[in-house]
Amino acid sequence: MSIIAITGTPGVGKTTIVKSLSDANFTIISVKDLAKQYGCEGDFDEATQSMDIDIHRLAEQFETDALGDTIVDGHLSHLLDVDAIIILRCNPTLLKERLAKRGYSEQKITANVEWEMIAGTWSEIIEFELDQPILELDTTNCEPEELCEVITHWINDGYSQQSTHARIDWLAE
Ligand code: DAT
Repeated sequence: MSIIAITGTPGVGKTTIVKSLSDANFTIISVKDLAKQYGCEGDFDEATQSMDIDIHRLAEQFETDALGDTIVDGHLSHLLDVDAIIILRCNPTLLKERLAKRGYSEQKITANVEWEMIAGTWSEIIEFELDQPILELDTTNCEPEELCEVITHWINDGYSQQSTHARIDWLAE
């Protein structure tokens, strides 16, 4: 039984990819649904137009014993007690287009694009000294099916190839 987080800035393609992974016999849950289930939702945040989630309380309460192979989808999922972490990355220019299509405010687009530029998810992984196996994937020019194949191979192969720091550096491009 493995619990795997799929994380990364909003818009990088997490939900698109987990849809295909559900065909590969993983149960898919989102951090949002877990927060609802465990009563770890906070107030509605007008600035981000989304519900706040008390991720640290959720991490304390999240019961994984009864779960089978599970993928947890969400940009905070790496902060839960998971066995492995997949970080999706996306070129900030494309990410900006995707978030604009979602109808996000300028402020929310900028905040997310900057988070991606500085590899914010990686900063949190380093800050919290997370030591699970990590796979970092660039989704920019990759079909979801291709990414799924890489992911299932990585999992079935016992997470053999691992990253300890951001290999993708948008600031260097
Ligand atoms: P996330 O769940 O990370 O917020 P998403 O899965 O909702 O992101 O994807 C955001 C948008 O990008 C959505 O319109 C689908 C598109 N997209 C995602 N992954 C893609 C990929 N690998 N190739 C092309 N388009 C993709």
